[in-house]
Amino acid sequence: MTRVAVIGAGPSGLAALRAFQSAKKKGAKIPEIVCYEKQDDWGGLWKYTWRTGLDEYGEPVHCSMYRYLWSNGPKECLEFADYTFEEHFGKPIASYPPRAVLWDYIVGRVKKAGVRKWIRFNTPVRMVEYDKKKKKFLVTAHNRPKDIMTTEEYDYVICASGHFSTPITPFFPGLDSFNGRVLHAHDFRDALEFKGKDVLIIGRSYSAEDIGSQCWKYGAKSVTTTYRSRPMGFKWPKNFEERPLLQKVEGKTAYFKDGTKKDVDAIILCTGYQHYFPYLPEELRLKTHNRLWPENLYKGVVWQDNPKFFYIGMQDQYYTFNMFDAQAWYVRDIILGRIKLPKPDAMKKDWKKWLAREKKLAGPEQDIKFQGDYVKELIDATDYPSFDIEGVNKTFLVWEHHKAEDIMGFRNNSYRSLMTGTMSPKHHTPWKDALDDSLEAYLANK
Ligand code: FAD
Ligand code: NA7
Repeated sequence: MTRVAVIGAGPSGLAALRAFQSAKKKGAKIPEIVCYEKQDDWGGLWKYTWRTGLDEYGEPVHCSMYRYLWSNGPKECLEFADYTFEEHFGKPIASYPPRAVLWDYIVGRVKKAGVRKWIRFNTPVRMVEYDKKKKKFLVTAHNRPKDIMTTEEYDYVICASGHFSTPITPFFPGLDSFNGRVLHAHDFRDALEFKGKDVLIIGRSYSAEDIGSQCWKYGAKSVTTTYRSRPMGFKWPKNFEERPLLQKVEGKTAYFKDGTKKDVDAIILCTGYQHYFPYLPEELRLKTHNRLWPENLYKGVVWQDNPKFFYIGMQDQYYTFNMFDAQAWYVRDIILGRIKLPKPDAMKKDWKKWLAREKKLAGPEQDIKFQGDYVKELIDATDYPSFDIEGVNKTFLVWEHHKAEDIMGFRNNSYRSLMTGTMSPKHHTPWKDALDDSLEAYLANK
């Protein structure tokens, strides 16, 4: 029997499981699927843990999420086309759910699909090799509770282990003698730790914006963000400011590129993440920075040098859950023989074309349209339910506009579902006043 290994049970890996289960439900004969998951439960980054550093088995903690995290984009842009928010919650809900609500939604679909039995939890993959003679992959994984390593043969491997977990940690002179706390966003858990403190944030992207906003919301005395390339440029509240890049730290004093300085209590590196695959050999290992079109991937998923090896979710992300679905359905159909791969030269030509377009993109509006076009191309090739990608693109643009208008208030807006046509209700409490991020508090009718 054909065997497929899926590495990771986050949204991307779960999309793969759901894709195969949906084909099976429609009567197709599917391969045996084994999903290896390092954590003790599913949901990937959305599965919160208080732990930082190493977990109870000594494995690097995967979670980069933190308490009080609310979706940073409208849920209408990430909605599954085959499982809507309304189906899951039994009623329309507001547009920027906290983490626990999104985790519940992700998990709801795969519970319904009944695919948990395919997952081996607490089992990190340690090594993948390709046996050229047998034309099989050898996957070695470590069952941590039993402390047993096993190696099994597979015909295909889908790598879905995520790329927002292993931090990029630049050094700035004086950091090692800074008289305060220094951490990376990956280890940030609770903004209350920084209440009453002067916080310095390094970076200008999503983590910098959101962790800065969290610290502000939960009572930091001041928030200063420092950028390498350009400021975020939002209309920040009074005690929130942007400065050019940090140059050095002396004691508690941070010195910036424009010659200014400021005393700070804590420094949070919001400097992004590495694509890090310690279990992959050289010939299968994706090497890229965080971008919309990583190289060597035909249709963004098929590994050019070995087209029986796939990656899901390796792109920088505007689109998330429904893009992972589009990718998973596409990969599934290659494995099921429904989609024929072209010759290697033609595959290369195809992804180089996307790469050339990606390199010319000038700003978020074009980025969003680019990723939307990509998702559409994949969806058109499979039986994944088609949806209004133009509508999603437009919702993203309105979201950008809402952020520019009011960075601490954009989450108070609501949008129309592109899947059901229902307008989402306004949330009962403005984001800045909603301190309880539990599922119960979010879903409560007030
Ligand atoms: P992950 O969620 O990272 O899941 C990968 C899985 O692989 C994990 O369960 C991990 O344990 C497992 N794994 C890793 N290594 C191994 C191994 N060797 N063996 C076995 N298993 C392994 N997206 C949004 O749409 N909205 C948001 O608001 C949003 N906020 C975010 C906030 C933060 C702080 C971060 C970091 C990301 C956010 N994202 C958001 C983007 C996020 O990347 C996606 O939503 C999604 O989690 C990606 O899914 P994934 O399955 O590709 O990766
Ligand atoms: P991103 O989006 O990859 O951004 C990384 C940021 O880190 C970006 O602003 C970079 O600056 C900055 N960076 C990286 N290295 C440095 C150095 N050496 N000095 C200064 N600044 C640096 O990662 P995020 O964590 O913000 O977001 C990842 C995901 O988490 C995202 O999908 C969200 O949904 C949540 P640059 O802009 O290149 O000047």
